Parts: sequence; structure tokens; C-alpha cells
Amino acid sequence: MLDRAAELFESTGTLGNAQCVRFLCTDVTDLKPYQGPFDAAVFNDTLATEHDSAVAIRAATLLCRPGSTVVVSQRLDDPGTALPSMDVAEYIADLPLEAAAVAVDGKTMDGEGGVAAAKTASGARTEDCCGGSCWTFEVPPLYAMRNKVEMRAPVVSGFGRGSRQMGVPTANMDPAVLAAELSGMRRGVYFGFARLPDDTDQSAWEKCVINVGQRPTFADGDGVTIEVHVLKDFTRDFYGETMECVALGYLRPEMKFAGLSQLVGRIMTDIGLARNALDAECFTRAVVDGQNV
Ligand code: ADP
Ligand code: RBF
Ligand code: MG
Repeated sequence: MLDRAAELFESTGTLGNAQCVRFLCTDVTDLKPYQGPFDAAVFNDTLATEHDSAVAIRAATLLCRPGSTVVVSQRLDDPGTALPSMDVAEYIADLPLEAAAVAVDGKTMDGEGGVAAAKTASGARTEDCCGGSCWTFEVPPLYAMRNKVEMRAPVVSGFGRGSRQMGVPTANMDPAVLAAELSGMRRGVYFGFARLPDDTDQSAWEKCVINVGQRPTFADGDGVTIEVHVLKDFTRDFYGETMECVALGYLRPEMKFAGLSQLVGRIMTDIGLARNALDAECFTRAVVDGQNV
């Protein structure tokens, strides 16, 4: 199939500016981040038989750029074959994927729920002609969430590790105050804007990255923390002060890294992606002149 597809396109140019398509047929868990980002990933009858389906689709998704497509096509009920069970909805639950509008016979289908529906695996699913199923997902453009999440809570003490060991201080927002907001959030890394509304010098909205999770890289309990790293040099601590934060984009699930340097490396990538995305007008509009509109 890849050979046939490649015939439709010019071969890859060497200057990097020719219109071309690069195809790779590979074990996705062997790919390195520098080999991406990709415009599309297709699991053609392979996901259910991967050693770990959840790991495979996560690896593919994290290599796909915002606005790209992730397709899972799978025969599930072929008589005589014993395929392992596959729960696509569970695999994608904490990934930055939405049901995509699907083109069938030249017409754009909205799946079951329509493109405006909430993120669902069933909304992304269509039956194909040979007894299989096909799910078509999209990494949202700019990683934008359908619904922003607004949070307001005092800054509490964390584990004292953020700034000292990692160079990434994180203001921990009191999770007890934010139980309602937390219940609807995936465990993972978000970005948005944050501010200290009561501090006249710091009351402007600043870009931030937010980790909502249980820090699996460390063994310090599994309580959920909401940690906000503001992309600004503060000259002081602000424990006890009220922080306001609006989460606008979702980047990735929380992961267990092999060590501190791997985690910090990925956080630097998160910061770069966030800084870039947050320049978009759709995000800056969300916080105009200190008014959250
Ligand atoms: P803790 O483990 O107590 O959260 P950290 O090492 O993560 O400690 O440091 C977080 C504290 O650093 C915040 O509560 C805040 O008072 C301060 N701080 C200073 N600059 C920043 C920043 N740019 N982003 C977040 N917190 C900051
Ligand atoms: N901790 C993890 O164990 N896994 C992660 O994937 C992870 N991602 C993070 C992303 C960002 C942007 C930030 C600010 C923190 C992240 N953390 C993660 C939390 C980190 O472990 C925590 O800030 C420190 O341990 C200090 O408590
Ligand atoms: Mg912290």
C-alpha cells in the first residue's frame, strides 16, 4: 500500500522545500522525536496486535503535529481469528485527540456525534466495508481544548523539588478548592494563562504550563497536584496568594520518565510548544486586558 501511495507523489527533494511526502512503515515505538512531527499516522490492522496497543497509539499521537490525523483501522470480528480485545476509547482517554470529521464517498461525515460533539471514540468510529472498524482522530489545531477550564485557588506548598532540582518552579494550586474543576480534567500537561489578581504589579495574564497529575516519575504519593509554571521570572515567592489560571490547550498525558533529565527535557519541549501556541489570537482573545472573556 505504501509503494502504491508513494507512486502518487514526487520523490523526496533534498532541499527540504519541495512538495513531497515521506512514508515510513515502522514500529512506532522505535521512532525518535526528531523523526517527527508527522501529518498523519495510520494503524492499518495493526493496533490490536501490537504488544501494547495503548503505548503504540500514544507514541504515534505524540509524534503527530497539531492538526494532524490519527487513523485506526482494524478487523475485530473476523471469524476464526482470535484478536485480543481492543478498547480504543480507553487508549485515547488521556491523549490530545478528538473525533475528526471523516470523508466518506466524497462527503464529509461528522461521525455519530458531529465535529462539535464532545471528545468520544464512538464519534470517531465508522464501519468499513469488510467487517472492520475505522476510527479517525485529529490532534486539535494548536492543541486547543473545546472548553477552557478556569481555576482560582491559593498557592500552597508542594514537595520543594520544582525549582531547586529542576529549574522549573511550579506554583501548586490548592487541589481541595478545585475538586469540581479537577473532576473533568485529564491527568496531563496543559497550557494557558495565569495571574496573581491581588498583586497590582503581577496582575497581568502571563503564559503558563500546567501539570495536573500524580508525578509518576517520583515516589511521593499519588495525590493529584495542580502545578503552574509561569513563563516569567518572578523575583519572589507567592505562597498563600490567590492565583487565577485558565487552561486553554492540552498537550499530553502525564508520563513516568526514566529520570529527572528526561522529564526536564520534555518539560522544556512542553514550554516551547505552549509559548508558540499561546501567541495565537484565539488564545490571547480569551484573556483581554485582565478581563477573562
Ligand atoms: P513547591 O514544591 O513548594 O511548589 P517549587 O520549587 O515548585 O516549590 O517553587 C514554587 C514556588 O516558587 C511557587 O509557589 C512560587 O511562590 C514561586 N515562584 C517563583 N517564580 C515562579 C514561576 N515563574 N512560576 C511558578 N512559581 C514561581
Ligand atoms: N511529572 C511526571 O512525573 N511526569 C510528567 O510527565 C510531568 N510533566 C510535567 C510537565 C510540566 C509542564 C510540569 C510543570 C511538571 C510536570 N511534572 C511531571 C511534574 C513534576 O514532576 C513536578 O513539577 C515536580 O516533581 C515538582 O513537584
Ligand atoms: Mg511546585
